[in-house]
Amino acid sequence: MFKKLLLVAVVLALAIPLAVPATAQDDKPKIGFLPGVVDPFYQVMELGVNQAVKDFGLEVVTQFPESWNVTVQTPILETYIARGDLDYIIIAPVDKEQMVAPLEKALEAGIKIITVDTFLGDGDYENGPVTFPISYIGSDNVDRGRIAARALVEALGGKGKVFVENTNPGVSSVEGRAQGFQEVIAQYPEMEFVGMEYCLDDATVAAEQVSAVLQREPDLAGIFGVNVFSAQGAGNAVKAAGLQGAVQIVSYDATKDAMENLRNDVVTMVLAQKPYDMGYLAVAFAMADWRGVTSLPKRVTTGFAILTKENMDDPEYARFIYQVP
Ligand code: T6T
Repeated sequence: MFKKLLLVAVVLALAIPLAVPATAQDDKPKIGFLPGVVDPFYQVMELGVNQAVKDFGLEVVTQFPESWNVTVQTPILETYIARGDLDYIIIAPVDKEQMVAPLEKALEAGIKIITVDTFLGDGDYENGPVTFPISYIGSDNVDRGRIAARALVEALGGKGKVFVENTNPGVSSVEGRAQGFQEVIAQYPEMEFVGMEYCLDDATVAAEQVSAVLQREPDLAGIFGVNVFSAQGAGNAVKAAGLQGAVQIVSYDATKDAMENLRNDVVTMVLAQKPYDMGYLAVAFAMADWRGVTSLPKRVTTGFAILTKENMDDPEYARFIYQVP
């Protein structure tokens, strides 16, 4: 009898350590992270994703598209689906309409979706045309476009011609920024919006387009660069024309290049997003959903910081500069 009890105890003692890790592992979701493109904004977002993955003891698969394009992002998404081991995909869809069908395929394969930075449909996952993602976590881009416009209006004393350098049509984030910007400019009778061009997220193209506008509009007073590469191209064109200070630039995204331009008076104001927060929260949402939380908000608006030459060295502000290892 005693021997029998001892045997049961030994078997149990052996079984428990073996069973615990297996159960714990099976009980955690595996995440796929699919950014929009390789750039410092998404690289910082990846830091947030990786930190949360570490904190929750999860696994993540990440691949950065080389360029901003549906034809580049879709095949990566397809490889994520084909793996068969992912439970959640955290994605910045590069087009609000064209990425819907490829993501529906992920959903059919049993993978849940969270969108970060950019949205699908109209971004209203409660009542809009697209409701399948768990949540949309990202900046309020229309509002931030308004802030950029007000900064430019102030820098120009309420008077002058302004131009918008944009990336691609059909991208919710930059579309929102341009919309908010134009709304505010239209409220000032002495401000004139002279147009917008799309560089397809290529800084060289952006510089060429802005150089052409500087020729066409010799009295251009201000430019809004809506993201990393459009602002970078705008800065390069203004510097090449020797117009720094004469043409004011407001830049979206706090890259090292943007900060250098801010320090050297090429740029008036830089709007920093919080990509780290987007990445961290998206993983936390996946984990919460996996654990059965059913009250996750369908929309989370992440914060921002306004960086100026005066505050850029203050650690309270400098912490929002995109620091990529
Ligand atoms: O501005 C970010 C992002 O918010 C946007 O959707 C695309 O461009 C960036 O990644 C910067 O390059």
